[in-house]
Amino acid sequence: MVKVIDYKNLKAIIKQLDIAGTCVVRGLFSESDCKNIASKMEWLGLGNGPHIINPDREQHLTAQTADHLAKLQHLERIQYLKKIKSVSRFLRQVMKNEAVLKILSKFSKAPVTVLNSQYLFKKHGTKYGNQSFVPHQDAVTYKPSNESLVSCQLSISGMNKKRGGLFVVPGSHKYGLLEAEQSYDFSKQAKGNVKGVHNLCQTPKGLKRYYPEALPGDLIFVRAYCIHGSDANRAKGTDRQIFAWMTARRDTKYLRGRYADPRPLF
Ligand SMILES: O=C(O)CCC(=O)C(=O)O
Repeated sequence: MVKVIDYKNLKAIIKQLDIAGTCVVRGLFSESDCKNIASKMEWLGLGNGPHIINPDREQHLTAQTADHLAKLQHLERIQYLKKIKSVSRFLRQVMKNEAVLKILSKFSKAPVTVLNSQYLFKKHGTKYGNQSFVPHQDAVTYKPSNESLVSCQLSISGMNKKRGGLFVVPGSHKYGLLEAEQSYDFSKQAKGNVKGVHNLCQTPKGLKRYYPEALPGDLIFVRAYCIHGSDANRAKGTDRQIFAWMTARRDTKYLRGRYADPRPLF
């Protein structure tokens, strides 16, 4: 089971990250913070997708909104580029949330920084509403030199098992970095493949998956060796958006190459 813990209860959060490798932190972000974040994304006019990688970086956001940008006239295009700058700056501020950094620095017993981010849209009945992630460990993408990475999954619109639920496998972080099948190529996303995203790993025997019931504003911490994934959104009439980012101890080194290219924000 996944514990829901008030953000002020630092001891309990750290204990849960040690025992389960994951927990839901409540009270750090409000529903209105989430509405604000969602409205900034709406501002970009992307509708209900696609899945955006690194929206906190201007170049990434420009590259991923290129189709939209190309449809605009010259002056509108300039306005749009200004929007991109302001949205990416705003998201960087969210990722630098001091309370989050304080909790995770205490957990890591060292200063932490922020790496890559993503924004996921899963409105029921849309293409991206069907997006699902196979069980995986985030560390497989980064190949970090230590086990200090913790991903922060901010539930923007609420979720549960039926509503695009993120699932986590408590205790799986204790099994180290597992063999993974390179099952998904992000470049295929454009060709319509939104199912079975990420690099599949086997769940160790005896461990179970849980689907946290998250409210808007809940922040789900997931250690980078903790197996997790998600289902499609099957709840009629609902939306399910997440803004997620990765944190890591500042002294972490990464294996470069075909993996994500982590660039610490500070
Ligand atoms: O929120 C989701 O749908 C899954 C996200 C996920 O598993 C990941 O980004 O590693």
